Amino acid sequence: MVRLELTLAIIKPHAVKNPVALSYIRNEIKNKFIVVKTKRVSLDKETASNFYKEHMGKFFYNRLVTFMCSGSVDVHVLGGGGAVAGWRRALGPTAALRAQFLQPACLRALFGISDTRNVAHGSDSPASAEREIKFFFPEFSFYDWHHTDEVMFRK
Ligand code: DAT
Ligand code: MG
Repeated sequence: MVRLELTLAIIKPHAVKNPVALSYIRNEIKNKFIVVKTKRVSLDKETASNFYKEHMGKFFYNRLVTFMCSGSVDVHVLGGGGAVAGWRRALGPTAALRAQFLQPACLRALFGISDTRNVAHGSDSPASAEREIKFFFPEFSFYDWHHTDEVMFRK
């Protein structure tokens, strides 16, 4: 049985600024997931650094943080069976060129510009998803969603 999961998606600044990319991505999301929460935010350096702190010290860290603060991002909590892997599958491989070679119809192949400007973030495990959802939506109750709210979506 596929586990009902929540995951965090962040549509990165270059994709939010590109109307063709954004509407394609939104359609993909609507077709495949329940959109549980959505907000558009402008990240400051401290927030972006904190969100990506697992990558601190890597050669691309400063570039990534600067890029994530270069425009608004759309943050979504997505729900569905196997949502964590499902959203990462829709994104495809991290590096845009690799994505174009391996999975030409994935979002990163279609709209990725570089290894950093690769369209969107996706949580890499249910545990990361829980941490990342709390990061952006501290008031969000996993218990309520799984035990009450989600029942309404199923009807
Ligand atoms: P993912 O976003 O696929 O989970 P990740 O967690 O390894 O990939 O890296 C986080 C982000 O950092 C990624 O979306 C884009 C950037 N990044 C990763 N590897 C990179 C690289 N080799 N060069 C430039 N940016 C990179
Ligand atoms: Mg990652």
